[in-house]
Parts: sequence; C-alpha cells; structure tokens
Amino acid sequence: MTSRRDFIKFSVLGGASLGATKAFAGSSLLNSTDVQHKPIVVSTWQHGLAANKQAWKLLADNKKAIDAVEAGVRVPEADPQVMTVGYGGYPDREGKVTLDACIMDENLNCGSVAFLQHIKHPISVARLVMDKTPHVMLVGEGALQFAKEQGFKTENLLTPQAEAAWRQWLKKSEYAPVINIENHDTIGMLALDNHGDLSGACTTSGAAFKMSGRVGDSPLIGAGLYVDNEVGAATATGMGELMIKTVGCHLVVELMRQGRTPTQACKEAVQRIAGKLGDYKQFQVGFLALSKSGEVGSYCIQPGFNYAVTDQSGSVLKDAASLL
Ligand code: SD4
Repeated sequence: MTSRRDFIKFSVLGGASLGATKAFAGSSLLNSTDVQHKPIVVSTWQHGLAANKQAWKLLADNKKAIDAVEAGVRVPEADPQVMTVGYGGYPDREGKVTLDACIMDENLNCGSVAFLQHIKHPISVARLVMDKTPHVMLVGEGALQFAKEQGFKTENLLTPQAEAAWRQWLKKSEYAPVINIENHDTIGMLALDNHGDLSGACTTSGAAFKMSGRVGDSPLIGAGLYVDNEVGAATATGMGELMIKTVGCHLVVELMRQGRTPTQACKEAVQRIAGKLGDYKQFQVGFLALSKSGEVGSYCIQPGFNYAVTDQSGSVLKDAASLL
C-alpha cells in the first residue's frame, strides 16, 4: 500500500535524484535513464526502524553498505524485547538459544554462522568469517570456537521472558509455528550506499521451539539473503524451509536480472513457492528486495509482513502486498 506520504516522498526523491543520474557510472545493466535512489536502507519488520536508524548514520556519512548493514542488525540482536533475533530470542525445544546469521557485500564476499550459541552478535562473527577466513560458513562448536578466538565473550542469551515462553510451550510440546510471530521476526537488511554499492545482512534465532540442530534459511546465502551488485539484493523472513526449497532470495535477484521490478520479482518468488509447495497456506514467507537503482519491493504469503525504509527523507514502515 502506498500512503500519501510515500507518494510525496518518492516523487520528491525521484525529482531530486534525476539530477544526479549522469554522475553515476555503475553497472552495464543500468542505462543512462536509470535513476539511483541512494543511499537507502530497508529491513524486515517493525524492529527494522531502529536498525535502519543505526545503519543510516553510516550511510549518511558515506560509509560502505557492508558496514551499515552489520551495524544496523546489531540493534535488534542486542534488544531482549525482540524475541526472534539474538539476545532474548526464543530457544529451541531443549531451551537453547541457537543463532543463524549471514552477511554479503558487493563483491560476492560473504560470511555465515549457524547453530551458534552464547554469542550476542552472530552477524559480527559472520562478518569475520567473511573477512578473516577462507570459508563462507562455520557452524555450531566450530563457529563458537572461532568467535572466542576473535575475542567475542560468551554469555547466557536466554532471558527470563524467553525461558517462561519455552516452559509454557513445553506443557503441550506441539510444534506449530505462529504466523507473523508477534510481528517481530528475523531481521534482513539491504542497503545501497553513496558509492552505488549494495550489501545485505540477515540474523535470527530461527523458528521458536525448533528441533535442536535445525538451521533455517537465514544463514544460507541464496536462501535468506543474496546480493548481486549489478542487479540488486533480496532478503527473506518467515518459514525458512520454504525459502531453502526454492533458494528464494537468489531467485528474486535472478528475476530482477531478467527485468522484473523488485515487487514483481518478490511476487513471482512467492508464487513459485505457492505453485510447488502444497502446504504454503499454513506459513508466512516475506521477501524484500532492493534494486541497483534503489527501487524497493516486497511480497508475502499472508497479510501482516511489514518492512522499514529509510532514506534522506526519513523512515517509513510499509505493509507488503500478500498472496492471500
Ligand atoms: C527461519 N526465516 O529460521 C527464519 C526465521 C523466521 O519466521 O523468519 N521465522 O526460518
């Protein structure tokens, strides 16, 4: 849904950035009529507003998108009120908080951690996997060992509130993920910086009360996040198994490469899930995409997914269009 404020904002920005178009000498996929709306940062759910605010500080200071997205998603990671990311996240069915995260820059550099325990900022461990190792992904004990070697301190991430929710869940022990869990879920963030480069980050405590050892889409490059600096970037939230089965975020970026707008690409990816996975109506999946020119799009299965957009005119929370 486009509010009047959004309409005004994008009209103004469109006009303002037209003048800057000629200065951009980026991807061959952009022609001289393409407008770059930059810098801009977008992220999933309402908690994205606070995360974007942090990321924006770096973007407005001409810093790189990769640094902005890392700094941005650290905000919900540290916030115990956000019970689906980092510290304070809902535990697995054994009461362990296990975290998944990944990060990707404009040169296909990426880093990822999965099933990581006791570390408040998995995104920063993922960043160091990217920057300091020859690998893309570390999991479990190995990821924890690496984090400790890099100086991260270990701590108890299970807050009394999350523990109480888990103890309540144990009474029935039924695994039935709630759609749009209290409207704050995984955070996926995408940014386009003043240099015209894209990056993304995604971090989560995963599905609440999941089986021990379960890893979702969020740390999987291509499933929960993908960035191609020539085309655009995409991230996802919702039931990770559906994104993994369709390599959803890579699909969204490839559809943009073929000429779809971000919204069309997200919609087609949701339709792919719906067309191939018979049980899709039980779940939420939301895609968020940002093109190389700074155009934003999203689409989801169920109503209720929203996302935060921050640019030089301020921040807005928008509702994604949905299939159902
Ligand atoms: C996962 N996509 O682990 C993540 C978490 C999420 O609704 O977004 N849950 O499947």
